[in-house]
Amino acid sequence: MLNFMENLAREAGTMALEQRKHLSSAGLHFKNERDLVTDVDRQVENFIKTNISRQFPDHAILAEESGISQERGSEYLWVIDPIDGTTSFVHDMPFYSVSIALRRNGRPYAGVVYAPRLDELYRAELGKGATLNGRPIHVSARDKLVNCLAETGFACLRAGHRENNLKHFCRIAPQVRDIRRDGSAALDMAFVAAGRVDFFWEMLLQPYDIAAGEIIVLEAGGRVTDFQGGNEYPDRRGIVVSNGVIHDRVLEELALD
Ligand code: 2AM
Ligand code: CA
Repeated sequence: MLNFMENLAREAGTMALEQRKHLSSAGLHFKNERDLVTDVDRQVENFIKTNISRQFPDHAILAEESGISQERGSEYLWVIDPIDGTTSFVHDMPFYSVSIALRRNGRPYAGVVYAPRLDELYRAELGKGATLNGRPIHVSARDKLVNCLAETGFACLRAGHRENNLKHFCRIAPQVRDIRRDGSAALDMAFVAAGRVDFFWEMLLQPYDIAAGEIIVLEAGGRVTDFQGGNEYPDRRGIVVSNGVIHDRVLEELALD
């Protein structure tokens, strides 16, 4: 199963990279003023869905650009983001990824995140640990904010929501070593899993942004909650992803007004 997922993500990523060369303004569309989608997103999504349906015809699929298909009470649900970080993709910044997750009976089961410009393939399966390009990865052990590198994002601004992340950003930025904003939630989570980044938080993401990252972080020894420490993530109460040891400290900061 994991090999099937890895091959699919690699092929999809290579396809995105190849198609990027031919991307013209005619291939750019807007979900709203800031929220871009390209013909490549749709093409890659169709490629992934077709391959999954061929291999597993009775599994359900949830994908960013086309929504849910064939629910039918299947035990398995695939959750796909063909290009997570579409803005980076359009601007030819390297931080975008193909994200493919498999959930079983409503719980995370397996996931792969592939960043074609970085040629980094993150993968994990329940109970079997997480790897980056075949090598085991683990979250960091940093336990003080002042030593932490954090990731965040502003999907809420793009989606035009009133509630934004700037308040949290202003509170946390002066307390940590630094903050990165790389633009792909799936990769941000993979970076936590690899111990490069110590925590990540964001508001108003969707399940397809985080499904593969979730199992990869959990299998790398990390923790995933909403802003209140519960499990109503990622859309209702935000998402916090960390190495575990810094988690409660981050929740404290996010709880303050
Ligand atoms: P995308 O590139 O696939 O849209 C960046 O802050 C992160 O937020 C990315 O993972 C991005 O995914 C996601 N994102 C941006 N706008 C979003 C929206 N309107 N709904 C959900 N996720 C969004
Ligand atoms: Ca996404």
